[in-house]
Amino acid sequence: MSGATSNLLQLWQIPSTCLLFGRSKLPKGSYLVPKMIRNPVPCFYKCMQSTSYEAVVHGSYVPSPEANQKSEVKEKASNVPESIGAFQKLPMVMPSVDILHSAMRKAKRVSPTKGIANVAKRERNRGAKQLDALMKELAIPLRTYQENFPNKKYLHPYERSLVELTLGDGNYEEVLGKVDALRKKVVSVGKEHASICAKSLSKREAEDRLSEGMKKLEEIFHREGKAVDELLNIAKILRAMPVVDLETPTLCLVGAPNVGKSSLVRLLSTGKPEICNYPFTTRGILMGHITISYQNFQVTDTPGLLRRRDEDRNNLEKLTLAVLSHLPTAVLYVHDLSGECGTSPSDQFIIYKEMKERFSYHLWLDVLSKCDLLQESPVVFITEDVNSDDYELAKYRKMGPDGALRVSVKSEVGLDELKSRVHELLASQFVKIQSKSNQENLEVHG
Ligand SMILES: Nc1nc2c(ncn2[C@@H]2O[C@H](COP(=O)(O)OP(=O)(O)OP(=O)(O)O)[C@@H](O)[C@H]2O)c(=O)[nH]1
Ligand SMILES: [Mg+2]
Repeated sequence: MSGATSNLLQLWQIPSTCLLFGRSKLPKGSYLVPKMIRNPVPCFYKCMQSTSYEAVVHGSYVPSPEANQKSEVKEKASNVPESIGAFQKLPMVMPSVDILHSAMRKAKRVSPTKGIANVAKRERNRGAKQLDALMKELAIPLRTYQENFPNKKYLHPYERSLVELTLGDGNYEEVLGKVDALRKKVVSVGKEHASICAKSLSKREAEDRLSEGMKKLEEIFHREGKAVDELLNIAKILRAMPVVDLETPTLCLVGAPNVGKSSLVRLLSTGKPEICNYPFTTRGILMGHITISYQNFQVTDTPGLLRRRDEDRNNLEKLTLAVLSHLPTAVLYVHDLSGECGTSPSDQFIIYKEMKERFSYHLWLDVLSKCDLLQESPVVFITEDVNSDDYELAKYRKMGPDGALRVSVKSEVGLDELKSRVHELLASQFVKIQSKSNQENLEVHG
């Protein structure tokens, strides 16, 4: 297979910093805008704006009813559940300093309306227009992000799990919320200062009001623009996640930690996942692509599963469950009965039974890894008084589940058989995907 096998590996991991996102990169509660500052514009200012400042600048950022309708349509359109691939469509986020510098530059170039002879009038017109321009230049990118980062609840369940597990529960929404709060503040403070500037009585006053307003907006953006940088970081993390194609047959390697999953992924594809003799070496989902006989397949390596309740699982284990729960994948379940991996055979048996029961609808292949360390010919002793659970476990300790294939990466035992069984499994997976999509087509077209 190796000759005909091409491989492209993509790995996304949960680095310890990401697992602790809430505590390190995105400290929970930091950069939060105090409530008082968030809504600083008393409503009488709003009335003033519509009479003086907006008349001065010939236009406003207040969305017209038409614009409101458009955004409602957009909101409705984005309610359609997304298929996989939303992360690749995320907008490019500009660093907050770049947004600020570009906005300042553009605003300063705005000239007063032509034909105003009176110096004071011209200056206040210029000031109000520049502040309005600055406010818009700052707010528009933020609105674009708000509109183009999908609402988490409309993501494919697999991608929703990834957002929660890699960024930390609630962080995605929290950061988007902070960006929106910043936008609202920029709009209200910008309008407030443009309005004040528009009422200046002298050239000097208009200049002072302009520079005050610019300084205020700059300060706000400097202080709270971190939310934009957090969003940029989120986009980077999400965009880097491997693209999963739901139409391509996938093989997912599952098992307890340290049982040899990554070693087998290396063997089945030409990818190079990290291999170490300690649990949780694999800290994310690794996606490998293999081609067998001109057919493309996906292989995912997953973090190991421990014997414990779902509530107690770490985010790495939850990632594995997300793959099994939400992706149409065949399972290559790896058992290590050599006593080397750190999870006892009886615990592995319990984890296995739970997974098999939960995900019995997946196509499935069991392997016993590290068979170079196992006894040559397993013998099962059955005594009269043993109950069926003990018998099952005793049998598992010796031979693993029925039909399990014995393999060793070290001594290369069983590898050819494994490759051909994997090929068969993926071919069946292909047929399964095809028949499902044919059925869906039939349902759609009558
Ligand atoms: N003797 C022997 N050791 C093996 C074999 N396969 C893997 N190992 C060793 O087992 C250890 C764990 O292998 P990995 O492939 O990293 O196991 P894993 O299941 O991916 O581990 P996690 O990612 O931590 O869950 C490494 O030290 C490997 O060298 C084998 O066939 N024989
Ligand atoms: Mg691994």
